[in-house]
Amino acid sequence: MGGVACMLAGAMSAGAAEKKFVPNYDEAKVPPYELADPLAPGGGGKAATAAEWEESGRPRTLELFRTHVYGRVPAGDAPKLTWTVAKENTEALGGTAVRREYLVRFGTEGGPEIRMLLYVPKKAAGPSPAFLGLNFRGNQLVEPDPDITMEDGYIIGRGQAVKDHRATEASRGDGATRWPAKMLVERGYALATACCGDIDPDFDDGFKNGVHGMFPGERTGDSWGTVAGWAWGLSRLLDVLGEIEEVDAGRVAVIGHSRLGKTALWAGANDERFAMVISNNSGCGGAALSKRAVGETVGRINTSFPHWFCTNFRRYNENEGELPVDQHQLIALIAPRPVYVASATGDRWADPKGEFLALRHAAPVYALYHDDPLGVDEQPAPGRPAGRVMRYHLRTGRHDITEWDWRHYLDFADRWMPVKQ
Ligand code: GTR
Repeated sequence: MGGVACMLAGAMSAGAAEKKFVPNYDEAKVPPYELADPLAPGGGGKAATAAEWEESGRPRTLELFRTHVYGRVPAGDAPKLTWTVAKENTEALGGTAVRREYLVRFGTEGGPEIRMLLYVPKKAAGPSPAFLGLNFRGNQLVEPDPDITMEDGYIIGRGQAVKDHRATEASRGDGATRWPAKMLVERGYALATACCGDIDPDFDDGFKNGVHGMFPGERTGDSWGTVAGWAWGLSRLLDVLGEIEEVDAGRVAVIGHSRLGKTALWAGANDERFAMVISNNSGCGGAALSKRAVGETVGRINTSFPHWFCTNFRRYNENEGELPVDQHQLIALIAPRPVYVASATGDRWADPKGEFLALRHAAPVYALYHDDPLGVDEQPAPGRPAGRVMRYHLRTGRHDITEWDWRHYLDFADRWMPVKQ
């Protein structure tokens, strides 16, 4: 008896061990895969001109992502957006900027309330171009400024472990290297940010809270997940920026790091008002090709974060080869607007090579609009940004967004959405 029990226990632990996810980082073990021609999404007709792409290729590609990856925003009118200025300081950042907090609400009782923090340069010849991005844990992280309203924020780590980030005085300025407000303002750009949790809290609650809760109704396999909710929220913040006279809403770059990089890409893909899109270390479900299955995979991300994507995406768990779309097509949706994809050498989980390849395989769509849009065939060496209207860099270091990254994003913005002198 003891022997049988022992054997059973042995068999069970072997089974459990088999389930343990072991990421692949070996190029030799990347499964053979075929990528769809981005000009012929879903195997349909191939766009030969920009007009054909816009008429048919782009809407078909959006449909594929809505059906299989991010889910779709419910049809029907969204509750009415309203906002008020909750705070203002006209001598922020050493007197160089105006800082405001906007309280953005939807007409529904008990609906989400987004607190957008905005810095605009005081020295400006006209409305300033801006960067808009969500932050993980509250606006107080941006600057060690005692007047910024503190918010509780929390994000989910791998395996649904909630990392609780209570608003404490000590958290002020904690993310300042990720949000170099002063550097942006000195270079003539405005900065707008809000906590992603204000739009949709980052945990699986069956889509009751956040923006999802404003659209009651039955959920289906292609109902929107949290990434789509955050992306939709970014568009609403762009609506607000469009009403602020110091900001040029025609020159707003949407930016995000990691899960919020996935979000920036999806926001930019849907909303063509974003003039530029920047993906920082966005990885799986962002800029990285899913079919390579290097580092984080579709199965892994859907298990760790079941609320991020639509449930149809789960069909491709350990089955990436069957995906009718891949992430190069997400980047193609941003054409002809400037796009920057950035990776880090220490961020193998996000598959830096797969991020570069997605950019490269989106180039045929950009080529309908621009000559030689990417300008390179091979992944650039660490520390050497390269590209043109499609740009890429591989920073040396860990999964993060740093001032080095930002300096290159600002140089890119200077080229494509410059500050008016
Ligand atoms: C990781 C996740 C990544 C990335 C990252 C983040 O745990 O596996 O896809 O989104 O979180 O957003 O910090």
